[in-house]
Amino acid sequence: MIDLRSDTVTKPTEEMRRASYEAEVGDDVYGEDPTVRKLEEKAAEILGKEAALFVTSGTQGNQIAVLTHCRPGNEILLESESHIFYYESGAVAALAGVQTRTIKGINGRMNPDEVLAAIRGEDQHFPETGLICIENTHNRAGGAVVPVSNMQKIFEHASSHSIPVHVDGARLFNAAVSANCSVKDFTQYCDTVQICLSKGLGAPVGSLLAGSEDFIKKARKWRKRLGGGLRQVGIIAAPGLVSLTKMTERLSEDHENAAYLAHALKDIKGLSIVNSVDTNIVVVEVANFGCTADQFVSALKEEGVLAVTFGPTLVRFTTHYDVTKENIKKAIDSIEVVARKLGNEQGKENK
Ligand code: TLP
Repeated sequence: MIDLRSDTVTKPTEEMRRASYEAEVGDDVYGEDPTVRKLEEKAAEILGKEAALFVTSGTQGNQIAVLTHCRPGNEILLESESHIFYYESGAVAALAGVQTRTIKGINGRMNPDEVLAAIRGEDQHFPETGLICIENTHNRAGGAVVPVSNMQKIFEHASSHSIPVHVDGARLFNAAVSANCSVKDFTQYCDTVQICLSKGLGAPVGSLLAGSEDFIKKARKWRKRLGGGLRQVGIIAAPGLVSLTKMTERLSEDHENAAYLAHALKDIKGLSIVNSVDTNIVVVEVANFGCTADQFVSALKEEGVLAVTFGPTLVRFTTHYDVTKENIKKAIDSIEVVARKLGNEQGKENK
């Protein structure tokens, strides 16, 4: 099977497994795990923030950010297909008690003027705007990079109203590699950021939430409340150090593989690519075959390729560390076979 469902499916490398085995550990709730401390310090340094907190998942990192920044009854502004809004099981409502106000973006980027216009004024009828969230890269926009200039404008508007900005940077390193800049170029324009170690960076588990010392102190308490205070956590933090120090630059290979895949899929009759393929995600429209995304994904599985549905007739392919260029070539052959079969079936029906 060639697994292109997500960059979350990678298995830890030999070096990560060794790092886990050899990790120096202690009880992190007592602040005594040297490995997780090292990881948090490294992450804070790379992200240009005062401090960072190791959390179990991207979802947990985002939720702790919302919980720490906001109070119940606040309103948060975020892109209409952002992960926090679309894929986190309504957690911001269930846990933080905030309401969401979504802004439709283009390629994942919200228009800064629309963000500004959505910030609530002083009025007893209105909720207070508690937080603005930006996602970079933007998953449902097909891994699109939100430019530094866009983040800067939103941050300036937010700051002028004393509203914090949080970045869901599950794939922020993909954005930096694609834009040929440093992650700090992006994170200078936010108060807090969440990055995932277990997406393109290949770690088996974990994310980091970074921000000011004061913010992270409060976030640590929220993590504890949510049952996320872990003990000999160095075992899982050690692979994360490998991710942060050795796995970021190689993301360009994943991007090249995605570009190669997209280039080949363009020539397959009936398929069209709907995203700009800035990074490691390719999204295709399959409606021309008269089938659903589910049917397309099932047919692909029969041919040895795994992908995910991304809408009623949209299918997402994601490249990652565990797929080679050779795998991508094979996947293209399989996709061609499926497209031909479905195309023929539709041809028969139309006769
Ligand atoms: N995304 C997953 C699924 O949840 C959709 C994927 O396969 O792409 N922010 C962004 C932008 C994400 O893409 C994800 C995961 C998360 C947050 C959540 O991370 P985890 O899965 O660690 O909670």
